[in-house]
Formats: sequence, structure tokens, C-alpha cells
Amino acid sequence: MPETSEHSAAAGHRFDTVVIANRGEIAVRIQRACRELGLKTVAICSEADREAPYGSTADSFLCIGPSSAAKSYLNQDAILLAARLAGAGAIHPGYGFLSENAAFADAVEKAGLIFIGPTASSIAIMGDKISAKRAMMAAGVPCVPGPDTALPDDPATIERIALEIGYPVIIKAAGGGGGRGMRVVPKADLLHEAIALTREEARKAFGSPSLYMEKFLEHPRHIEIQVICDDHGNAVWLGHRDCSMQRRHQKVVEEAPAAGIAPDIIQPVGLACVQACLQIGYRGVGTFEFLYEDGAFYFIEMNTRLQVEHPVTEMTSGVDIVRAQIGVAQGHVLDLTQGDVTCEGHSFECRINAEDSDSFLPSAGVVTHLALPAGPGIRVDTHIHAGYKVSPYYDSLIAKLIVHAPTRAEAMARMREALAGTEVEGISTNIPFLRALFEDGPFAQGETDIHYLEQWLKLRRAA
Ligand code: MV4
Repeated sequence: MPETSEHSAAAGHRFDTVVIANRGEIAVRIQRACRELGLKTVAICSEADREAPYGSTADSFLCIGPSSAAKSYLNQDAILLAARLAGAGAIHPGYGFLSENAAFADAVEKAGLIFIGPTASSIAIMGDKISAKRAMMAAGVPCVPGPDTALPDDPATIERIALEIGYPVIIKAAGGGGGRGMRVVPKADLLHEAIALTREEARKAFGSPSLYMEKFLEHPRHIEIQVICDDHGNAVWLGHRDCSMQRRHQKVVEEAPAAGIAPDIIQPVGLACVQACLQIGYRGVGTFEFLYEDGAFYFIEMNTRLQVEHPVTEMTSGVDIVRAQIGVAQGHVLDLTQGDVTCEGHSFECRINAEDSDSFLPSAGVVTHLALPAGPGIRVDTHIHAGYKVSPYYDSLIAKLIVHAPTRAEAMARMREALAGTEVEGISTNIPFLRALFEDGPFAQGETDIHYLEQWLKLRRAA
């Protein structure tokens, strides 16, 4: 009997078992989504995570290597072997680890499995920040002023580019991103030295000396747009988030929508993101990162993964982003259109980290007591429980506290209440710091930029 496309070509898209190639709260989040979709789950762990609670709720649980992430969560062969042993048809990479590794996405597909994420080629295009910028400019997405090509070697040409952009400029590595491999140049006499230093750092850190130059924006906000796309030419954007509240490129509080952005300002930007996705044949979830300054948006990078802060968009849009992400990976037509997307109310997320509230140094140990808040408009994404041992090997994120309420002011009040009802003992956490931040006046007014938190901390330390 001839196979229909449903059963042959699309057969490659179908799977009934998913390896969750991650740990912590996101492993829990993905496992729940899989179960709701009737999919079997394979949890993997390193030796440090053998006691992880999501191990016992998965259909299988495999220890794939030692505690060091390089030998476990980043070990591509071990993860592919786990998938084969468990008879899985797909791998969900979560965030971090292998989630934006084009070679891994390619290896997964070559092993006959589905990578729950974009194609290896999309990941590679966005991983190179110059090719990402070129793709976005070609699609009509507004970008930071500066060429979408690598800096040449000729000093005179470089000087001309900087003068054309206008000082201050910023030198960025094509292989960088997320704050790595960049240097601000305030004036012309510092240009060549800055380029030489950044080039050497880029060569060492990313294996590529390729650099580009942009206008340096001095007081922007960090606003991002969430998209989801299927393999059938459908793409939608799910509104925007403000992630300006960060310290050393680590986000601390995120919110949706970004405060004070008029719909007619953001609408064309969202549509341009959707257009860009269609133009590059993007499939999966993705985030367009923008700097927003003086009423204008400037694209900087695209993240090709599910992000830590996806819940604030889930709360406002009502879309289960992880469920939709798995659906499009199965080859399904996106079950929502742009007209279906209506964002309501306001959502905040606090990242609760196992770290000292003042020094920000990581804190490992056993959680001796845990109380989590609950009630209308409160959500907690976590993998920890009383008795849980926080290991020193990984990221310090132990829980995400998420609230939703009709207005921004009500959502802030709800977060204050939720933080008051959160108790973690046995280890240090940043909860005291988060409580203080939610009492801050300018933050309550929505008057913050990417530098606000670090300035606030400096003032608090001086006081
Ligand atoms: C910039 C910028 C100002 N002007 N680019 C840092 C992370 C990386 N995604 C890009 N980053 C920046 N790029 C231009 N042309 C300022 C930053 C920046 C930043 C951006 C977003 C969130 C926090 C930040 C903290 C410091 C610098």
C-alpha cells in the first residue's frame, strides 16, 4: 500500500517519546508539557542530579555522565545514545547547554531523530551575529545603525565607517552574543586599540576573529518579541517583554508587556519579525532582541531557543509556548493565527537564585525548609523541594516566581505578596534583594533601562 504523506514524509515528524536534554526547572516544565500531549518522557541526568525529582516522574531516567556539564549535559554522543537506548524519537534541548548548538541539531537529525527547535541552518545563521543582522536588514527589521558586514582590515576604511556611524560606537564579535565579546569606543583615538583587543578575545573565545561595528546606544531598554512558527508558512508574534532589569548580563526580573510602549509603535516591529521568520523559513519558537531608545526599536540578536522568561508571555497571551513548540516540531500546523493572539493584563517573573543577596556569590547546600506562594495569578516553576540539595556545578536558578494581574501596579503588588510568602532556608537566596527591588519607586513607575539595576545596587551599597 502506498504511504500517504502523513505516514511517510511526515512520519519523520512524528514521535511518541521525547528525551529532555536538560535539568532543573525547565526539565520539569518540558516534562509536564509532554505528558499533557500524551508523549512519553526520558529524563537524563548527571551524577550530581541523580536524586532529581523529575527523574522519578519520567517514563525513563538515565544517568549519562559525571557532574561536570561538559561530560553530561553537553555530551552530544551520550545524549544521542540515551535517545537510542530509550527508543525516543525526539530531543528537547531546553535552554542553555546544547539548545543553540547547530552541530548538535544537525547530529540529532542525522541520527533520524527530531530536534525540538529550529533547523541547524537557522541556528547557524543567528549564531553568527553578522549574518543574523544581514538577514534582519533584508527582511525590513529595524537594526542598530552600522554595516551588516564584517569589519575590514584597512585602518582608513575602519575609521571612515566609525565616522559615518558617529561616536560612541561599539565593536562586537560575530561569534559573541549575550554580552560576550564587545567593547565600547567613546572616541576616534581609541578605535584601533579597541579593535585589536576585541579581535584577539574573539579569536580565543569563539574561534573567529570576525567583528562588526554599531552605534553605541547609551541608555536603551531591552525589549524582546516572542515568535512561534510552523513548517507550513505560518508565523505569529506573541507580544513583547521587557528584560532590562539585569546584572552582568544575567536577567533578574522580566515582565510582559514592556511598560509604556504604545501598540502602534510595537505593531510594525512585531509584523516585521513575523515577516523575517517567513523569509528565512524559520520553524519553532524564537525571540527577537531589541534595544529601545527614544521611541525607536533596534534589532540586536535573535535567540533560537525556548527562553527562561517564556512564562510571562504565556501568562499574558494564554498560549502554552512549550506545547506549541512541541506541536510544530511534530509537523503540525500552528493552531493559532495572529488574530487569535490577544495579550491581557501584566505579568512579572522573578528569578530566584541560590546566591548571596549582597555578594551574589553562588550558595550550594541542602534546602532545609521551603514555603512557596499560591493563589490567583501566581505560578511557580521549580524543581526543588525541602531536602533538595543545590549542587555547585550548574546555574544557580532554583525557581521562577511568576505573577499575572489585570494591571502592572496590581501585578507588582501580587509579586510583593508572593515574595513575602516565599521561604527558602538552608541556603542563601536573592529573595531579600528581590523584595527590596519591588519596593523601588522608579521601577514601579516603569522608568528603568539596562543600566538601572547596577546603578541601584551601587547606591544601595553606598547607603
Ligand atoms: C548594545 C548596547 C548598546 N548599543 N549594542 C549586551 C548583550 C548583547 N545582547 C548586546 N548588548 C548590548 N548591545 C549597541 N549597539 C548595549 C548592550 C548591553 C545590554 C543589552 C541588553 C541587556 C543588557 C545590556 C547590558 C549592557 C550592555
